[in-house]
Amino acid sequence: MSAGAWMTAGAVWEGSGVREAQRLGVSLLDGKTILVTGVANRWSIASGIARRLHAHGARLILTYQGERVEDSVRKTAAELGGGPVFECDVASDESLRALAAAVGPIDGLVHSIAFVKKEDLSGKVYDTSRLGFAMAMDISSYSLIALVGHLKDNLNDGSSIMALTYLGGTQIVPNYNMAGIAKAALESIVRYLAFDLGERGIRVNAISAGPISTASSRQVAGFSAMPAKVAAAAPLKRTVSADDIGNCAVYLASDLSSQVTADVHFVDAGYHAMGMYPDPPKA
Ligand code: 0WD
Repeated sequence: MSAGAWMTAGAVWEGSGVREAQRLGVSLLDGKTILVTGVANRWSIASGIARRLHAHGARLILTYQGERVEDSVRKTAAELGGGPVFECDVASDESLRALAAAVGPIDGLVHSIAFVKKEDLSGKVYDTSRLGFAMAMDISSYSLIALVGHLKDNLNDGSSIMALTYLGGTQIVPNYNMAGIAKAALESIVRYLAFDLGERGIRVNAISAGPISTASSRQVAGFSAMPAKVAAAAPLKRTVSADDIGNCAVYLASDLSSQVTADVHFVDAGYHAMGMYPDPPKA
């Protein structure tokens, strides 16, 4: 298939809706209920994931953190099948307990949550405060343990859990700093939870996304230059969108990935595999 044809096929997948999946004769998530955290606005990676899951027939449950984003999340839910919406602050066990009591059985869980103090996303890692470290680890890493711990009885056997991570968890990405340290912990947590839950056929994986402009990513000093750097150096010569991440989430949530667990799957146009970057084109 030519690059042009590929782009055309990709364009068919833009937008959302069960009708679209039916038109294409592909509906990988019929009958599955999936809880998606981390929708803050329409640009959130979680929104791209929710759009693609919905297009494949999943019934969605969305959570939001705080009144600031409630309207936006309710609007997203209404556009994507009108599933229930619950408030959930992963820093609060009480909030997590209330969520578990409210949601009922689920077949999938998407962890798309991170928080790092802005001052810990630039400068020197050795200046990270004890409080900044603890907050970042609590919200960005421990939250996966907390969510799974509270929702383990809601998760049906054979469910799929996925968390969003970034290359900066294993490689040095200047200014990603404390976020990278938290992602390293998150990826380790993914593996240990995969072992805990494997006997129930529950898979736990991470999606390592290329840089996408969102409210969170723009807190990283120098972020605005990152997508272009990836597009220049990556094998596929492009950067990725939230809907690209969503397509990977469809695969991980579906039975197609039934034997895939404890993995970190890159959706970054291949950038992570580069050991040296090509020279920029001559002017
Ligand atoms: O380039 C990127 N954008 C990448 C993001 C590349 C690779 C990975 N990721 C990861 C992030 O680290 C995060 O884990 O993807 C995940 C989603 O991030 P995002 O979509 O880039 O950012 P955003 O739209 O800001 O969503 C993160 C959300 C929060 O958004 P706001 O903007 O309100 O801080 O995390 C949620 C919240 O919705 N969140 C919480 N949810 C529940 N309880 C909490 C909390 N205490 N704190 C933050």
